[in-house]
Amino acid sequence: MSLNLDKYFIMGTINCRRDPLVVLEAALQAGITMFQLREKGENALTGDSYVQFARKCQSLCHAYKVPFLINDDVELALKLNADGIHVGQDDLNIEMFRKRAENKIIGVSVHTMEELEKAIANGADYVGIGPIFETSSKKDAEPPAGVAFLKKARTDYPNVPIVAIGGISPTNSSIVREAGANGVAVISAISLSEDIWKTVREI
Ligand code: TZP
Ligand code: MG
Repeated sequence: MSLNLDKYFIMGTINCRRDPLVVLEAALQAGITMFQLREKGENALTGDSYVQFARKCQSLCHAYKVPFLINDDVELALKLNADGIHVGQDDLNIEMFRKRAENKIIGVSVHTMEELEKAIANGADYVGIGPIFETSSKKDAEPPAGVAFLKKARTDYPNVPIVAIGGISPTNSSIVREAGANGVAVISAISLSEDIWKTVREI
């Protein structure tokens, strides 16, 4: 699966006001380049209904030839043969996952240069940097960091694929792209958009 971080949509059922599968298909039609299922928080699906929902998201992504990644849940990613996984600093044992899934995409959230170096050394395919701006979609998010670290990461690692996250919308996406991000990862800008086609085009 090729890695195109340009328009990276992340979603779980609780992020949507409308049917999440309708939201996902609209985003796919509009041209998102990656999708991550992040089924978290109060009222998130669990057990069989989670697995069934994940399968539905996966087949939609396949129909549009967009990589389907799963947040944190390594076992589910392997069980479904997902295209990859995204993990945070608390979740990861990248080397272990890499051994079990040689060809899968591995993304890692990083907040410091040390975390970035370690992620890449351990075999991450891309890193996520954020929250850049204020976000309401992640309860335990760190305070917004702005683009300073993103810029430094880009300067020190010209070739590392970086996706920026946190409060990104059509009005500020150019700021993070100019700061060096290969792409933007968004939840609410798309999941709550009244006009998903327009939003995806504009980010
Ligand atoms: N990690 C850092 S910020 C964030 C995650 C998962 C949430 C991003 O959501 P939104 O709605 O695009 O700000
Ligand atoms: Mg995590």
